[in-house]
Order: sequence, then structure tokens, then C-alpha cells
Amino acid sequence: MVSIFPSYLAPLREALLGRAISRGLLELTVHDLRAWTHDVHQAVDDSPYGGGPGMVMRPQVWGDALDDVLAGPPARLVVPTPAGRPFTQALAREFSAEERLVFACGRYEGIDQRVLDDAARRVTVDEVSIGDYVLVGGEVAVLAIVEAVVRLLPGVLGNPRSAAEDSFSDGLLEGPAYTRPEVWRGLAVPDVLRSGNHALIDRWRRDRSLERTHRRRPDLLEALPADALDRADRAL
Ligand code: 6GU
Repeated sequence: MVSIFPSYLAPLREALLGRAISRGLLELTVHDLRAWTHDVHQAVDDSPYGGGPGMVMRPQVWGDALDDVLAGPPARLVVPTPAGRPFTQALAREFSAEERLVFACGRYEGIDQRVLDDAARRVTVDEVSIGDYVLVGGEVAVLAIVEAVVRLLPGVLGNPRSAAEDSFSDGLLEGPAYTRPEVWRGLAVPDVLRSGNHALIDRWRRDRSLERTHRRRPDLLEALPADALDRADRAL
């Protein structure tokens, strides 16, 4: 990844990701964009053509940085921006199958578009957004994207079913989860989960999942393929 705030990306070496790195499941290099600046002020931005507020990141600096970083093994270029297409679990799966990803973190009003147009002559460029709100820069988005991608790599999660069965893998939200004790502050765990009847438990979980998705994310239900719901689902 390339950023003017490399230390913002330090959390990538913590917890699950840190463990994946030390186990050799992935490699991660953070570059300081200012290493490619040309002037004593190490300027990375300039005012926008056409006027308007904010600053745009200059093409020369980014061009040289990406020439160097994209050299070597084939890579896909990911550019976090609120103007990107939505980053989804499906895209996380796609990214997790790539040999190498390069992240270009913009700040200010964005990177001169020609940097991405030029890079697209050589590699696949994805401008992606992590949601409908505006962050100050791409770094926090990169943390989210990398975490979503790395947990899908073989061997990273202790139990591969965690990735196979989590929210979105079937297009629905996960329902509620419970652990011991059976009653806590007067609130009981639903009886069915202690019944030992796994057909009944699966049905109950599926129903809670459908119910929650209907309430919180009706757009996800609309987007399901026609054959995704069976008769029991539709009866709910
Ligand atoms: Cl990917 N970047 C920035 N800067 N802001 C965002 C975003 C990305 N996604 C939502 N807001």
C-alpha cells in the first residue's frame, strides 16, 4: 500500500492479520508516498483545475510511486474512494483470489484521475467505496478492505466454516448468537438452541436470519436470486 500516513496502517500488523503475516500466509509492505516527491517541500497536492474547494493529489508523484510499486509480480490496483463502486463480500472473495493487491490511499479531494487512467493501461484498477459516508482519506477504508480479504485466505481463520457461513455468504444477515449461561439477567437462551434437534435449529436460525434481513436490510432480500428462498422461507 501507498499512503502519506503509513503509520495509519500499522494496525494491519495486529491480531488476526499480524498472526497471518508472522505465519507467512501473506506479505504486506507499506510505502510512504513522500518518498517519490520531487521538491524540498515534498508537496503531494495542488489546487484543482476548474476551481473549487480542497486539493488534488498531483499526478507526477503518484505516477512514479505506482511505476515502482506495480513493477514486479502482476497486481491489481485498488483505490479507496467514496466515489467508487461498493466494496462487497463478493468483491472481497475476488480480491482474496489475487496474487497481489496494491492499495493507493488518496487524501484531500482525491488523486488526479490521469494516474488511475494511466495505471489502467497496465493493470486492473478498482475504485471502491466502503459505504455511503465520507472519510478523510483512504487509509481506514484499506484497513476494512484488507481485513475482509485476509480472513478469506486459506488457513487464516481457525475454522473455515466461519467464513463459509457468515453474514452475506448466503446473501442474508446472520441471526442472533448465544453462549452460556442459559439465563443471564433474567434473559433466557431460546429453548430450541438447547433441544439438540439440528433440523429444528437450522430452521430456527434460517427464520431469524430472514426476519432480521427483512427488518434491517430489505434491499438484500430484493437482490436474492429467484431460487434462493424455498417454500418454508416464503411461509415466514
Ligand atoms: Cl473507500 N474512501 C474514503 N476516503 N471515504 C470513503 C470511502 C473510501 N468509503 C466510504 N467513504
